[in-house]
Amino acid sequence: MYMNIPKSHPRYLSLQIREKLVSGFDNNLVAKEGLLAHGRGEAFDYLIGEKTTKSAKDAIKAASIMLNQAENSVISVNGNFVALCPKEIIQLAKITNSKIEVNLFYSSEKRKKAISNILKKSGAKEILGMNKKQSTKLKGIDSARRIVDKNGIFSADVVLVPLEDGDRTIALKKAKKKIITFDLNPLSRTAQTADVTIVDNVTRAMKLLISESKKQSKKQISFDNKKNLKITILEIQKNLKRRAKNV
Ligand code: PTJ
Repeated sequence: MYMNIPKSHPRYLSLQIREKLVSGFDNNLVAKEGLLAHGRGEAFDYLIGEKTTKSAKDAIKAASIMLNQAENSVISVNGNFVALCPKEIIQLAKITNSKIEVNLFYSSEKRKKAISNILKKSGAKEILGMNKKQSTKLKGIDSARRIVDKNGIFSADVVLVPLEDGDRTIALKKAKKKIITFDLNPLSRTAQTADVTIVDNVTRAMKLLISESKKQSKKQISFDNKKNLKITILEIQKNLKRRAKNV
């Protein structure tokens, strides 16, 4: 950490998260563009009140059931996700019996290795997406994200894609996969296309998804993602109205 942030600071947690991204960038985990993506996330987090909303809690429940029911689930990881919650990624993979695959938008061997190393240091046994012999291409994507592991994302039935660009989510849906995403922007293409969108900061939501997944629930629940996203937007409006009263 570069800054000595006093715990009494009103935005202590969010400044700490920002510092994790900055040190992730300095350690070759995060792309330059990842810092911009984080800034966008911070703005949306501010709008939702920097806390987990009721609609996000409902999406987390649906996501845990989807992961528990999956036959071949994969947690796709990028630079920002790994910089923010490496330990939680390993924990979630263990509890839900999911594979972990590195899949980068701004791909480079250097970053892939740094990401794989940090995950291994945090306890991961196998990281997919590192072996060119096992790779294949997913149709409908122009970016480096099209390169996927045959035994991972390519053959998965459920894929968790955090902080994502829209193209891949659309391509994965066309390939008939169920998609869970974390995205603080409820209006992004990924948020709108996924089967379950968790509109929450991944640092809060991962912890909740882990504790929810420990329940190992497989009961059927009906979850309407579009309806839930509408509720999220209403929650944001309500938060802003409340704040406006105090201006
Ligand atoms: O590591 P790479 O090369 O795979 O690149 C990763 C980034 C994130 C740079 C890449 O996927 C990208 O450019 O993503 P976008 O299109 O900027 O989308 C990122 C989305 O994540 C935006 O809608 C942000 O609001 C959201 N976001 C940012 N930080 C968080 C977040 N959502 C949840 N938790 C966050 N901490």
